[in-house]
Amino acid sequence: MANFKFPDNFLWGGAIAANQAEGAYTEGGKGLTSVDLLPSGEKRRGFMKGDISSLTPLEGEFYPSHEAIDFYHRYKEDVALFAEMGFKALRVSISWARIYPTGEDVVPNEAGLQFYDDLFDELLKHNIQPVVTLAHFDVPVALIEKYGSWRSRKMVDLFKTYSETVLKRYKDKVKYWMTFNEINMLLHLPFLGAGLVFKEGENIKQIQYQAAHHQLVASAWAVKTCHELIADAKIGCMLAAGSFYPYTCDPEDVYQGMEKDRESYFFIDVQSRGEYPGYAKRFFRDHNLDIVMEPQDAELLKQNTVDYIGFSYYSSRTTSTDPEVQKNMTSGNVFGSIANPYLSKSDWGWTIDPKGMRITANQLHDRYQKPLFVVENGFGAYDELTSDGDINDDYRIDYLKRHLAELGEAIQDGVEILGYTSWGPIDIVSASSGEMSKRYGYIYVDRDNAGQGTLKRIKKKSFAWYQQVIQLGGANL
Ligand code: BGP
Repeated sequence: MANFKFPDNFLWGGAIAANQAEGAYTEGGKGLTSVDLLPSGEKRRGFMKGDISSLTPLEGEFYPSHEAIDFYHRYKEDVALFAEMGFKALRVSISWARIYPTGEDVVPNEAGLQFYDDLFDELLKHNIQPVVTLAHFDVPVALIEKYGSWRSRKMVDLFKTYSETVLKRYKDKVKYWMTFNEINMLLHLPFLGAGLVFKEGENIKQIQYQAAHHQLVASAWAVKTCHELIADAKIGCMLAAGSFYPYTCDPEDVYQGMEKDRESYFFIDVQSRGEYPGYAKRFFRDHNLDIVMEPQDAELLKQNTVDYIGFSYYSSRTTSTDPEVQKNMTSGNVFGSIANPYLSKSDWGWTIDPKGMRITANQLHDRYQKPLFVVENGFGAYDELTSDGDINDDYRIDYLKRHLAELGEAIQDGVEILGYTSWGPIDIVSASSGEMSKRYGYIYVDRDNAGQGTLKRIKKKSFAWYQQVIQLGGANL
């Protein structure tokens, strides 16, 4: 990328989520959330899909979100380290249950509101812009019990109240907002993504797309409220992105790739273009899905589209219609991807495809013609602490460097990118495994998969590397 520099106002930084970092799961009046019921290891996978039998934490079970990395108490120390790296932005999420512990309390919980006030003040003190996601996977458990979470229309009103409360409260501090994290995850990990639990014999697709409609309407309300309350704010959607490649040039494979991309684009088409695309309506007809919509929904969606497209990018995906090829699925991809023979994988089976970053960014740009924001990207890896107390994570530097270089290419292709917040700038709990050993950070946290450790923070080799990337505006990539 010779002679290329990222724009001066580019928002360099990192991204974390409340449930994977904060811990203090019942402190400050916080209510229990869906993610607080996810153990680590084997069981987690079934639970994330909605196969969960109990909505109370089980005695003797270890729940990684309960303490996480204790960001709730240690955020000042962590923010200082982010500032030292030169962060311009930190993406965080607000835990709905810190603000409304049962989801429908008459008065919001002041201790919860104050926590985020303090966090945002701390960030601003260091000239770091908070980029705030309203919902990053956690739903108050009380709402799952009472309404079945997003399967109920009632959630739209409750989310509206919650988002109004926080938009109003933080309007002078937060200028970048996002509605639902990886909204398309609802189709793949419905409990993790939307707090959905299924009973035997239920039509899962019907419930998922009805819940999706409710989230889309709730998202439009948040956009409307944000635009009304904060004139100089931008509010975006958030897609788990990564294009599907056809395994061969057989038109059947190519068509399937397009269809699989549309499964995800569907959400963003509604949030960004303001209406249900024809292919989605056909999908509902073909599958006999009857999505209940209220008469005013269409107008609300149309009038309140997002300002930018936030997305996560970890890997591309590959698809084939050939049953023989389909036998070679990658292990770690919830989107169902075939192994791509041209690409290597991480220890968790995630395909490594830097070029895919450029492809995905260009495709999103071509489709929506709106600014993009890379709000997650990174390399989950096992790190080793040497006897000298160092972590030489050259593999992470290599991954990030190659992805950022391709992002720079996309910018040169004419794609407008607001910023780049890499995932987990400090090690946090992994969403898919619940383990600490899948680390993304520039900062190591001394904590293991069983929750043991001092929680001490240690700079990795990548710390100084990322610091320099930011300092030079990517001119060293
Ligand atoms: C995304 C989520 C994050 C995050 C990331 C990495 O799907 O938005 O919450 O954790 O993936 O995944 P993992 O933690 O499973 O490695």
